[in-house]
Amino acid sequence: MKTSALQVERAAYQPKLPKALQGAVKVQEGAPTQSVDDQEEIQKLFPHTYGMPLVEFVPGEHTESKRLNVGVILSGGQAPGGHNVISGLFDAVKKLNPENQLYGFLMGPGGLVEHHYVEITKDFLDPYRNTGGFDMIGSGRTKLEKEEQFEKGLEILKKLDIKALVIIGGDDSNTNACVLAEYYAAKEYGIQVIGCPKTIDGDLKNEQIETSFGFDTATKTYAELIGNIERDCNSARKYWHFIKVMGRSASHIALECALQTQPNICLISEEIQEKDQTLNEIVENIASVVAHRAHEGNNFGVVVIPEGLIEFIPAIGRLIGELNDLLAAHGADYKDLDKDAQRKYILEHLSEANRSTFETLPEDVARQLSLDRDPHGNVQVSLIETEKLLSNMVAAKLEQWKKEKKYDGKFSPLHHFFGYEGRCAAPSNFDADYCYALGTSAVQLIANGKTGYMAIVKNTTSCTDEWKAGGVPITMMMNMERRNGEMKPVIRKALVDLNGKPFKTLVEHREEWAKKTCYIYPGPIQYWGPSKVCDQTTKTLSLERE
Ligand code: FBP
Repeated sequence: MKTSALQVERAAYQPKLPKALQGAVKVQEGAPTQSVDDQEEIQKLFPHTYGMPLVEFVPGEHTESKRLNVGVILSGGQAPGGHNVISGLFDAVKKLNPENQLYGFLMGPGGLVEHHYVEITKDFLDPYRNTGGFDMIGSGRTKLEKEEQFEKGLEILKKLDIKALVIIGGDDSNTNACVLAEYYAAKEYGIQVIGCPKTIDGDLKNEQIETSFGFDTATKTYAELIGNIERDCNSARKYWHFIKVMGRSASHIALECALQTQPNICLISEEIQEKDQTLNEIVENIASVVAHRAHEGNNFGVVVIPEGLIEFIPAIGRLIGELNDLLAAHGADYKDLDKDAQRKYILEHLSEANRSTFETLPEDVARQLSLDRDPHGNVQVSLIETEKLLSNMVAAKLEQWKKEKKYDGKFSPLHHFFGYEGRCAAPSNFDADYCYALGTSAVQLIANGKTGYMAIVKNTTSCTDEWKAGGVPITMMMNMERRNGEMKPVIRKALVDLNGKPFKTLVEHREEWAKKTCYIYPGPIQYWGPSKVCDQTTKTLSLERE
């Protein structure tokens, strides 16, 4: 593999571990736990993995460890730091017993079912230490949910004498990890399943999980790019930049980028939903800022738009809900029809209110909403050009205001989507350390006989020595939600808290940012240099933990 100069230097970085994981470890158990909601249903569905205690690792005495092989799967979208979780797993597994083996299943959960795997050895792993991407073993979105998949997986686990499986994924993948843990526990197959909280979206967090890995690096990458655009924008003073940033549902990425770069406008989907705003109201708000700035002679600006916006506009959200049910019940009837016939079929089957929303949307957006779903049933919002939809509507509104003599400016929009470019960036020091600690923690959970747990590392705004590592039962994070037309147990997604400090900080400043030009240029991620620059966490995390 050819490597860049940065990669060569970065390979030598030794991630820092919390004190409690640096030597021999002992487990401290807390009180039994409950799911966040729907306790009765969740308990019924997970009788073997429900109610287990929280776990914290503290320094302990060295004990002999049985030989054990471990399997690992990278699941879902890439997030910087995945390779370091695997490095943490590898080093910890070998530390327990050099004879232990680590196997990587290839291209996501599908690799387990199809028996595609590789043994992760030191020579294989070393070039990937502290690098971004998931290319070491690949990732995929195959949903592990059927018994025959679990049984197929068991065959290869038995063949390789694997006693524990680590699934590195987001909320959907960890939900599946929990279902698998429950299944293997119920069947007494002797296979433990442990999850690790990954996703750049930052929406897999709660009282126990302070942040999902990858959020730190991805937002720093986007913030660098947004800052660069802001500087260009403030230099030329002739464009309005509409920047969509990733984050399928929650607006954590948009919010964090706004806190780092202070754009003129940042939409927050959760607020739009709460205020029951229509698409037209959102457009009017943006157009008003454009008109105000034009009046001051500033025909330029930057708008940050969360990728998941469309689903949070209440009327569109209701439409998607009905389309999901229609797709689940009758998808087969119209999936293979031509475009016009599909549209006709859908229009005929929608309720009146949702039909009129469907009709007002541009055809390509309506089609995205009505058909394409990922294997977990999610709308593929990263493929919807919300930034263009909004800027076209803003342009139309400004034209109208021009005719009414309410606006007299120039509006030249440019569009950007920052998503994939942040998912495989070289992990920041925070993500490099955090992920390595998560991998190490996962092995300690395994060594201590746990299953149905997610590895956690807390107290992450303190220095790494002070971080606290342990595990949280996955059932503790679950509730029942409607998916594909059915109620299912799932990990509750963390949306932006409108009463939380990060959002309140945006609200406090956004009027000033809209009217004046208050851009901040964060610059690229730094791996060496003053700790204030290299080791700072996200604004979100530090405000949440203030
Ligand atoms: P995960 O939840 O699996 O981490 O993926 C998040 C994400 O990056 C979203 O932000 C984005 O909408 C989606 O993946 C894109 O998916 P794909 O890689 O399949 O295009």
